[in-house]
Amino acid sequence: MNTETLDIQTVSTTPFTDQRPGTSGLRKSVVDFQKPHYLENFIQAIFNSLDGCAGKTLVVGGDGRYYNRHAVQIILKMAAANGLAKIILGQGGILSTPAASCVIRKHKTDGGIILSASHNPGGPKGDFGVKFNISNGGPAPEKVTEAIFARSKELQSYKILSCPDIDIDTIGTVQVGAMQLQVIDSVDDYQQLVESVFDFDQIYALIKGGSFRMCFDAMHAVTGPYGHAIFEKRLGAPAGTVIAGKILEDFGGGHPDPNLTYAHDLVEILFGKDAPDFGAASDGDGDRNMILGRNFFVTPSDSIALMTANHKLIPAYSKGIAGVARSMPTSRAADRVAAKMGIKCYETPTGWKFFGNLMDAGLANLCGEESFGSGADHIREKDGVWSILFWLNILAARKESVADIVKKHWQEYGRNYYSRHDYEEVDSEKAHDLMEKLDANLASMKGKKFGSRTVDFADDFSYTDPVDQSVAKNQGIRIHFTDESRMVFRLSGTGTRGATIRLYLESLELDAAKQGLDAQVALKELIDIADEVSQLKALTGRDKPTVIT
Ligand code: G16
Repeated sequence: MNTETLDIQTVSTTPFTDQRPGTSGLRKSVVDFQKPHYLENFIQAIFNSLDGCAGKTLVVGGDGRYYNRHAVQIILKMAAANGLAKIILGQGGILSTPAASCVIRKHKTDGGIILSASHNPGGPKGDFGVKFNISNGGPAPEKVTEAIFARSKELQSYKILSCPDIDIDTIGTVQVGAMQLQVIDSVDDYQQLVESVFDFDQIYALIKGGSFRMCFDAMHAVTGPYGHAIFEKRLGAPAGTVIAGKILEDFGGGHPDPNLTYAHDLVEILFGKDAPDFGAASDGDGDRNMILGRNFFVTPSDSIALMTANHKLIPAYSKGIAGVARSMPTSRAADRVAAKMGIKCYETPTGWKFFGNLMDAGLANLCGEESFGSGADHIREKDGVWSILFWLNILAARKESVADIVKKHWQEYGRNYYSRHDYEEVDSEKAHDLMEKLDANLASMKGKKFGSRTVDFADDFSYTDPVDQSVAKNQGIRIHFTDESRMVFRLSGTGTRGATIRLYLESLELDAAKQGLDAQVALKELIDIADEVSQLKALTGRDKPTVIT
């Protein structure tokens, strides 16, 4: 093709000052993204941060929320204008975040652009987001996101191909200017990968056996097609097993966050009359998961601990794993398993990007976070459907109920009572003031007594990556007590309105007779101490959290 005949436009623009990617990409309201040039600027900043575009291949896909299709058109036209060789696109612009990571790795591309604001609500008044993943399939590490931010601040123009809208729904390969566009099935590559990890025959036998029933809530978000293809079509679950399986641009008006508050339809089914044996949900872009048994909720922190304890039941991990990693605020249940099993356990800051180096170096194979995320080194993102398949594989192998498996686990390793209290949309200044005041008191905390507890140490978590020695400071304030209980205060890096204060609470119970309490009851004293230490209620004017998980 003669590129001189292409209508490539160079559009003058001025930089936006707020395009620094957060915990997981650039996440803003749709209204922000609709500002003239806003999306284009950020995409150009990504392209400018690459070491040249010529000859490069990127994967593009998103969670199907409002603005997804529009953004795909802009990205394709800008990619063609910037000289990329090829884009691999999920059909209709759809790829779950884990599927995008899988496609990047399988097709050995130079990275990918994922369109999602994860579990944040969608629709014209909701949120949108753009994440850049690197060639290992994982979220761009901070040095890359900082480079993108730096490019965004100096942008004078962007390039875009002037052409009619491109067909993104027909599978096959076409030319867009001088660039190749390959539209692929959104599920196929991902399904093949998870079939190589788990014992699908064993899970099929469990589901077809007749006495096991499950329900999967796709929350009208991206995992609908994955759930239909994998749980119903491949694993034989009856039609209707997947609920809210049709992707809707506004997620049906819901908040696609798989937790006890927002996945209420599923919670009602699993805690209702004649409940199925197993329930699961995934979030907007398919990387989060929630696991429920009949009348039973598995905390994400327990889930990663249980996966670690049972990893030998899974074909891909049956020969053993080198290590497990968890984010700092995640409970230390996995640490207890790792210690007993003689494997390494790593503690990283919040953000899946921090697991990438550990997995690439073969140090950690399984990773988990309290924020309903778990995954492994088959890809470099957390993975909702993988997590659900992991649990199905455990259930198929052990033939016990979810509740029995978890309770036996607590008896063996102890129960780490755990809860996160979120104070959302707090005035930003007040939230930062609270963190600064806490920070100022850290040095004098050691040895202080609060109720029955004594402070063992208090600090602002700092992490040195064991692979590349990069340092991440100020990753959350930790107050540890001598009885192995602790509290952590952090400001969320994914909110789009005001600030979200997260308070994480944890205490250890080794006595099996005391392991059956409601977490809020078991953690009551710690909750009170947290308010005393931080003055959270007084400083924010809030009397209770917005969300408790
Ligand atoms: C993202 C990150 C996770 C992180 C979560 C919460 O998840 O990928 O690693 O734990 O945000 O982060 P924060 O506490 O800063 O809000 P997702 O599913 O939103 O991409």
